Amino acid sequence: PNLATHLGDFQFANPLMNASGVYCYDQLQLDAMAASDAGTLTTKSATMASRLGNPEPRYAHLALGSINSMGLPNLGLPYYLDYALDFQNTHPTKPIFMSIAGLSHADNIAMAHMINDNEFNGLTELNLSCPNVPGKPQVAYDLEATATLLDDIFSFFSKPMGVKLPPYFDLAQFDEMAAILNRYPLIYVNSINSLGNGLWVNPDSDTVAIKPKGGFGGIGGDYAKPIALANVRAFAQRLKPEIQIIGTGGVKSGRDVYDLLLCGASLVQVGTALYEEGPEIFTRLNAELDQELTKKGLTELDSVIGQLKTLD
Ligand code: RRO
Repeated sequence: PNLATHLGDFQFANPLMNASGVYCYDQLQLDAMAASDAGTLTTKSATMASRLGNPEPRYAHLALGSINSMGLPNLGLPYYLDYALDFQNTHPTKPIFMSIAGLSHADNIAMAHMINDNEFNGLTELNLSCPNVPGKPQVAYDLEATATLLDDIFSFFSKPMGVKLPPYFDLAQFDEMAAILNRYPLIYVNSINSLGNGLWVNPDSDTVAIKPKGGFGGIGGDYAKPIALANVRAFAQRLKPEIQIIGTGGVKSGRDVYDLLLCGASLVQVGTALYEEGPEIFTRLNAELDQELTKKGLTELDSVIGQLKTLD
């Protein structure tokens, strides 16, 4: 089967990539992603200035996934922009994603200007869903703040952009958020970020698993998969056709990739399982996805994307 896919005019050899935050902090990790069998890669969510993030331990492996409260450690937008500009010259057929997560409205606007006024020709992902910076609520749980930010960004921003969303749990929330997103020239929506502010108890020590925020952190892995499937499906049913979907959450096998494609994703990102297995995971996931299509007698991803069946 042919595993090629696209987002707007951007073409990818296969639908797999890292979820922002995993294997993308610095040049060493980004180069390892670039050398892997993933279709492309994204940089770590950036702020304008570099940040150390929250105190350690800030990531823990759980029975069925992970908990993290990294707190947006990153090397600053200029670092990732430099990397992306170099990357687009050396890899002209592999469009790269650059993620930004401003600590304020003004920070997001300043970063969008910097990207817009640059030779960068990849995709920009506006992360509206970081759950882990103390005192900074997830933007996309505030509909008014989301609309105001997108109004201000699209008053000048002229490059391809998508948004990274947190999980929603009520159909009315999907209706409301999709109605807002449909007002803008977004090229994709990425669902979902980690399940914000979960908690884990270590039974040996009777303690929480991570240090920041008294133990609260974003949950990923198997815990996230059904929520991710629902969010991808719900947005696929509500967004205008020009807005495609990246599916993220609970992917550790080719069948998991296939399931997100069925729900409507055009690309699929890997977070927790990439953290645990490293970039070699993309060789296995591509092979397993290939087998899933072969089993079904399908020759291309377009025969899978959005083709989920219901029981009525
Ligand atoms: O850095 C983080 O703590 C982090 C971010 Br920005 C995010 O968007 N999602 C997440 O699980 N962790």
